[in-house]
Amino acid sequence: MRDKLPPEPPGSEVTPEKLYLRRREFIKNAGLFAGTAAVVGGGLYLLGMKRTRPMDGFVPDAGVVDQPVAPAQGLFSTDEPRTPYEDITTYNNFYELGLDKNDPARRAHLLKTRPWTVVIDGEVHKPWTVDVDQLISAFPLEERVYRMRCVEAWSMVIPWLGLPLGKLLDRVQPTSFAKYVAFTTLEDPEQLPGQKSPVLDWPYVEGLRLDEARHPLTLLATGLYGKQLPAQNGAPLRLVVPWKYGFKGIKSIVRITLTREQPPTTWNITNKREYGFYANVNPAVDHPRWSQATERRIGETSRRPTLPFNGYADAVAGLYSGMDLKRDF
Ligand SMILES: Nc1nc2c(c(=O)[nH]1)N[C@H]1C(S)=C(S)[C@@H](COP(=O)(O)O)O[C@H]1N2
Ligand SMILES: [Mo]
Repeated sequence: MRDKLPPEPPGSEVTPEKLYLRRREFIKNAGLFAGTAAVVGGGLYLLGMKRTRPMDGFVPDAGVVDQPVAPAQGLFSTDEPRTPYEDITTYNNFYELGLDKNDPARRAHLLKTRPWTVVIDGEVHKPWTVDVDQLISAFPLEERVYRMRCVEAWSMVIPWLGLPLGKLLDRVQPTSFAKYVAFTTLEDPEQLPGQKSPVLDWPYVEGLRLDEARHPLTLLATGLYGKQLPAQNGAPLRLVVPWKYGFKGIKSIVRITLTREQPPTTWNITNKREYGFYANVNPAVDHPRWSQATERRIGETSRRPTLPFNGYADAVAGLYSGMDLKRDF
């Protein structure tokens, strides 16, 4: 995403060992699918949920996520093969922890994700300053298996754990003036040493229109694969908007502010010709420096077509009716 970063060569980071592990994962999935098909016809989706019961092997840390998890339904979980945990947690974009894909995992220990305070303020009737574990335990957590499509043209399938952002917004009661939601990442160069260099305008900020923020697909993630979110993936709280490019998914959030005006967003500030505010996944609008028509699913060698709104068009295209998505990209 930086100017010196070209889209990556396909498969550049895939070591033989990883390929071996992925093959094992694939075989495991295939076996499970066959088994279930015999038991519940058409129950692949349910099986997908079962395979990683969110609480399996999970040792609650700081007392969070220690509650039953409602299984996601229908469009809220894809049954595509999940990207292995190892890849999701070692191939990251988190520029505050370094620019290479494996930097965030190596430096994750620098970020202290507990205790952590989140401020929800702005155009709301009930502003709320809350400890993140209190926030998390105030809502039932759900597992959502979403595709994630990075603007760099790679993608993953990630089983998130989290709460719909809409539920949090209901609780703080937006005023009638609220039109957008602005998000801010922690600013602390000691914990996030990338903030010592001016690669981006710190702190990282993002934003959504209020109706996008309230859409039932929009999630505040607190975990993945049934475990607490690793720091490199944006612990303790990170945004997930599956029909938008990955950079909208701001990590390690300390503040959520309801606003009247469209808030500034980091990649748009950095290069507004290349990164729009909406950033809806759109194979018909190329990045000025590369095509967005196809993507490389991490763990696969050949490219696959990129779907409009990352495959969530039925659920979200209506949010943009009447808009010119080539102009408002
Ligand atoms: N604060 C912050 N949030 C961020 C980023 C970042 O550099 N800093 N990178 C974004 C980008 S470009 C992507 S693709 C996703 C990557 O999420 P993952 O590492 O959990 O896969 O995080 C997004 N959120
Ligand atoms: Mo990204």
